[in-house]
Amino acid sequence: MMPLQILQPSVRVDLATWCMTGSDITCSEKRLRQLDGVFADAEAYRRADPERLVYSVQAHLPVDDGTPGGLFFGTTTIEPGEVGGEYFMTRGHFHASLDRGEYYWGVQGEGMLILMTARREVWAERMVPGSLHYIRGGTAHRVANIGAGRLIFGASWPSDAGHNYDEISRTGFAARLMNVGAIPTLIPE
Ligand code: PAN
Ligand code: ZN
Repeated sequence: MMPLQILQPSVRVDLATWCMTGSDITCSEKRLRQLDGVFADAEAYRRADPERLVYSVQAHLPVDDGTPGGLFFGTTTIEPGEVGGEYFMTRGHFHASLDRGEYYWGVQGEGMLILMTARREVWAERMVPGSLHYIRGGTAHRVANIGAGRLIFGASWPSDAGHNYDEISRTGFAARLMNVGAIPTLIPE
């Protein structure tokens, strides 16, 4: 009988950094100049270096975006920093297919996962190495780095979830996570 094929892994994750190497991997970066309107203090944003890196995302996309039934896998690294007392954070989004959920988990550093329902109810969950966060469908999600070092977290979401950034760029989250005397504080808008 012919032996069946045994393949080497096509993707590897460095378990220290969760950096991925292999096939079907995309990388993107967000610098301050690409985050106009995200931070509340427009004056502090204008004064900051537009080339400063805020976060980078690696994603393993084994199927086309929009494919029903598939999964995507990503890692996000948020640099430490603030704009006008507001922590460096991701833009945040609802999924375009609103009911699609997602897992996030903390890998390195200290963060805060900020969640908001379509009715604009907001809360936050502390993200630490090993914390697991199930983001229910219909919930907008964004992560802020509240620590002095890099924050790294993993994510997995359905390949037909899509990303709706317009809603958040038009109406924002209903609360902002601010550094108030070194204490991360969720302040209603
Ligand atoms: C994540 C995010 C990633 C970057 O992979 O896309 O952390 O955040 P923004 O997309 O809000 O800029 C995810 O939630 N995927 O669905
Ligand atoms: Zn998402």
